[in-house]
Amino acid sequence: MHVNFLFYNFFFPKVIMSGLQQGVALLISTFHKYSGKEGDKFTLSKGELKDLLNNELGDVLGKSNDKAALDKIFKDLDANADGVVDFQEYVTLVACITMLCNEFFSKK
Ligand SMILES: [Ca+2]
Repeated sequence: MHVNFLFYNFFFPKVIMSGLQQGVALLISTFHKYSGKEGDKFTLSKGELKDLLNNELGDVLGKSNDKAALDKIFKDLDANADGVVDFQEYVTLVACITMLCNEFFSKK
């Protein structure tokens, strides 16, 4: 919460954000909360991605220590195969999850 608070105040001083704007800010701050832990501050290593998936999406995807499953997710996300997941690759994951959730909740 502390990181999010700093982020909001740095980029959006004295601005009341809409729900969608808050969502976008959270997407960005959540990425940086994990990308800054080790190595390049602006990309996710496999360890950082594992922490992000377990801590932030564990309820949706299920928490896992399955190394083979993590390796597969990482390989699928690392579209340019440079060994790290950058912001664009992370946003692709979030967009896919958002689409799946929308399909799930839109089913009649
Ligand atoms: Ca990459």
